[in-house]
Amino acid sequence: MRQRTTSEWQAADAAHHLHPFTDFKALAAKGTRVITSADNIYLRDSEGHKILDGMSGLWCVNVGYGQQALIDAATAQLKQLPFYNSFFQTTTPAAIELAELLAEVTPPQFRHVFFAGSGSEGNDTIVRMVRRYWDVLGQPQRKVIISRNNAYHGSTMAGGSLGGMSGMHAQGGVMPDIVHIEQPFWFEHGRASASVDEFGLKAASWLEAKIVEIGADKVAAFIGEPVQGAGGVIVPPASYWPEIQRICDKHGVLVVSDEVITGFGRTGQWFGCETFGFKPDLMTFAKGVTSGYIPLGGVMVGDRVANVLIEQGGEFNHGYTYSGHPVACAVAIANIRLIQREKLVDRVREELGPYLATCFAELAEHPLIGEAQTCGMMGALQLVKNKATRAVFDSSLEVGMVCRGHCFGNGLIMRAVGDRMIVAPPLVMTIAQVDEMVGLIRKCLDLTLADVKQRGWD
Ligand code: PXG
Repeated sequence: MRQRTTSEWQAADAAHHLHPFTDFKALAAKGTRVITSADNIYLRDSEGHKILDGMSGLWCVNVGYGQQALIDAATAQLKQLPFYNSFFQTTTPAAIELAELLAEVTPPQFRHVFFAGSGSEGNDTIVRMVRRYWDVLGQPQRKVIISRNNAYHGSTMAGGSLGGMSGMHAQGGVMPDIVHIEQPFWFEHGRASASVDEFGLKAASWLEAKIVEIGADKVAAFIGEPVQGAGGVIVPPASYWPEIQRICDKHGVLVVSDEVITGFGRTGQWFGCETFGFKPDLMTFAKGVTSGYIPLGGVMVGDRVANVLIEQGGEFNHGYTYSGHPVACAVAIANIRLIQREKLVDRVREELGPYLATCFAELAEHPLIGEAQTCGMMGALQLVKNKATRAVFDSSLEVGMVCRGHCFGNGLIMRAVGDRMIVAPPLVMTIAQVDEMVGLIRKCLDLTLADVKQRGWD
């Protein structure tokens, strides 16, 4: 069969396909980019361009593309048993083995898992599970879940409500009993503080103020991403999470760590809560559990919650057709075994993460950069108009999008969140590949600076 040309793909896409988080009309006029294949950390598009994938697909292809062990696991499971459910007192060996393996790689309080199909579904499960927990304990009034502005927890009604994205709240509303506090974003909210750690304590105190305002007897849980991903790779001060833990413990509030991006090695530990020193009661995961090769998500349920639901809860009226899908579970097992075999978590912590941090510290010298942050294999560069004063650009200029355009044009996928440029590349990179990525970033910053000067935006 003849391969379609790019414009033929684009016309068919425009005619029939509505993309997520997209202005449909604008994209149809412009034409989508068609990705046709990938290997290791490089994508190919329908024009034959080779592109370094600095975002691991969508924060998920942690082991890189083309891993034969994952392909073989999926193929074998598809042949043996492509589907069976875990609803009516049945299960499959793949689901059992993955549950066992997750208990092994997650922190010790986690011995049980509830499977879902994605991160959003996992967070729906969180809402139902924490409310059920308090019901069973005879405290049904404990319903409120506290989250943060500019958090991302998915796009279902519960995920979008937990998230703190105002554009999403404006389209569809927010579910009752979900409230938001300000995020621990030093560059935006903390520059007047004496120190970053002092700001971390202040940002955590906003949680205590909110709990007191609502009444602790009405607060079910606090949810947060250890490092905000979609919000712009916002790495909180080291003082933040331990203080959040102390406040939640004091008021009996459950702690939920949304590890959809930070799980499975991204921060240099298996899970972000280990990097930031806190002990969640529940953990959402997705993405890196299968390195994105196939959809899978879920919730790790800590002993505090599991013991109550198991011993006293009776039937939990919740689940998805694809909870524990055997093919997804088989791929997850192969993926986790690969991470273990290749010691990827240790590599991120000891070699790749520190190297990326050094490279980003050098990029921070660039005249356009007001702040550089990394955590393991995720990094952010804040573009500013004035390096000395850290004054930002007028957001309507969309300087981040100008920079992103240069990245695309020069064979690098790097995301812009406003004027914050972010990367989260695969964990299998070599040092030479990190150099290649950083070289491309520097080139694109130079091109963006030239544009800024030429257009008189500086
Ligand atoms: N929690 C977190 C922390 C996430 O980052 C979800 C939940 C939802 O997962 P699903 O599998 O339902 O998408 C996510 C997803 C972006 C971007 O633009 C980030 C995500 C998804 C799509 C785009 O950075 N994160």
